[in-house]
Amino acid sequence: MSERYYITTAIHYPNGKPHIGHAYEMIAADAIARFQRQAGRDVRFQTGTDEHGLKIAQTARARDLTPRQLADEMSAYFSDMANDLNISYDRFIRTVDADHYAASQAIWEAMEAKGDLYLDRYEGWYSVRDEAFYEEKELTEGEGGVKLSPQGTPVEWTAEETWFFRLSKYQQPLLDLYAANPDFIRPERSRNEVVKFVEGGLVDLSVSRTSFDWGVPVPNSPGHVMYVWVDALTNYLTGTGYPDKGSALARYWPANLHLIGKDITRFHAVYWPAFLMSAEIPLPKQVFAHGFILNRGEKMSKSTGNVADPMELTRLYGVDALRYFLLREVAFGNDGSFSDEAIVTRANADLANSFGNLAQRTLSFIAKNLEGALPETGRGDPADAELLATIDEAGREFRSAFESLALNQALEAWMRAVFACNQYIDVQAPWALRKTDPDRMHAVLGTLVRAIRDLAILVLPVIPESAGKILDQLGQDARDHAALDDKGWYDAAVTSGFRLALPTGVFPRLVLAEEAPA
Ligand code: ME8
Repeated sequence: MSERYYITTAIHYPNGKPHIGHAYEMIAADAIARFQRQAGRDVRFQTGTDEHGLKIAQTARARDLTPRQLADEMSAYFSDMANDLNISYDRFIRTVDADHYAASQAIWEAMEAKGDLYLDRYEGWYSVRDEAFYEEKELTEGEGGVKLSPQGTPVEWTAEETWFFRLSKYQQPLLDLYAANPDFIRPERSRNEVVKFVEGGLVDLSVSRTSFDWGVPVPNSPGHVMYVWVDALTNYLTGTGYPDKGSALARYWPANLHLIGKDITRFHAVYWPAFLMSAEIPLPKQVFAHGFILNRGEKMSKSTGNVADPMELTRLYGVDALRYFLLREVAFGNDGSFSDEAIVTRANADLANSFGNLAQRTLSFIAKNLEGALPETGRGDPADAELLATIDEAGREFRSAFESLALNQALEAWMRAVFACNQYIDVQAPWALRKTDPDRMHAVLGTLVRAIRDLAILVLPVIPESAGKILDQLGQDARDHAALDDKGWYDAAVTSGFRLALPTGVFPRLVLAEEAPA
């Protein structure tokens, strides 16, 4: 049985249309899931929408819809985007799904059985925008004396009877968890933030609401719905069949990776492990908090009107150009900025002009001059072995960087290998050898085909459609790491008599939208 790998994104609030930050998170998780599948792991990948809470209830009321009607309409934008971005999820979970109600109520009952839930009166500050409670000491004052959360959103004084979770009891167990598992929270910045927060002391958490009813009902407590984060976090367990231990999906728990944005680290690295400890459920192995995508260096917000629509960007530049740009340009874990110019420049430099050009000129030359037959081994030269060794080394670097989630570093290594191929072509000049030294030309072209195939397999998780097309052109169906490690494939392909058809370019040269003809 192969090793299991369960990866999740945050589930997104569908109270507006998806923005590029949501797209970024799905794309990063998708690349990791695809990479893990290539590595031979039994992968489960879940994404979805987080549909309860006061925010959705309020928006629905404003539009004269039921919360469920609004949730159905808005969630579809997110699942459509996931499909359009080529996100290879196994389940798109919606927190309105029936099995999710069952899972949320089951974890609630387990926490209650442990004695960790009690009824009391909550009085304190709540941010509807963040769906979060804050302590007085965390607040700042905004314009006109409005109190603001650490995320800069307005908070309101809330007072109601609610269930409390004994979070305070888990302060030491959480600190012990962080100490024993230095990689539980990554990157370092997020880890330090969380440790500092927990060291500062934890107060019990209000986990139910009575002022609205758009949520999962608290078992045996009429009038109470669960605080949206209790149900939201439980989505990860729902996806593994919880509480049914006999479920075929139960084997995926505990999750290997919860990929989230840095603003929700506290929920995933403090509340979630505390709930799980209370319910006596094993803890996920890692929470990784990625950075924020900024629009030309600016935070996106509805009020400034600079919220970028990822679907518009893919319509203009293509899905793979956007995927490549986001993963190559942003140091994974840090914030990163995008602009149309930056996407076009990066996609043209790396994909169209470097990798695309390498593949296109090599494969079309073979199609035209060798009737598509893969070149025979020919007369070798140390430069050939050197290039292939460079590709192998880049492959090792790529795989180890990807494994440790240094996605941009993996792509840097990949790009260095592409450059090495282009340098090799310039020096070996195979087109000139056609008349003078065909035997040597065969060796050069054969070396290039091997390199192109390996480079395409490596980059497949990042740009699945275009790298897949190159592998189709080469007649290569095996696309995992085992295929990469198989050095006999080329001779087998030559022997099989495979012939390349005249390839069409896979990476169009992009033109900036304003410059494009209407
Ligand atoms: O927080 N750049 O949902 P959400 C990068 N429902 N990532 C961004 C971003 C940006 N500009 N803006 C948001 C929620 N994100 C909860 C999660 S999980 C059990 C519940 C990320 O729609 C954000 O950090 O506000 C989060 O990981 C995800 O998008 C969904 O944010």
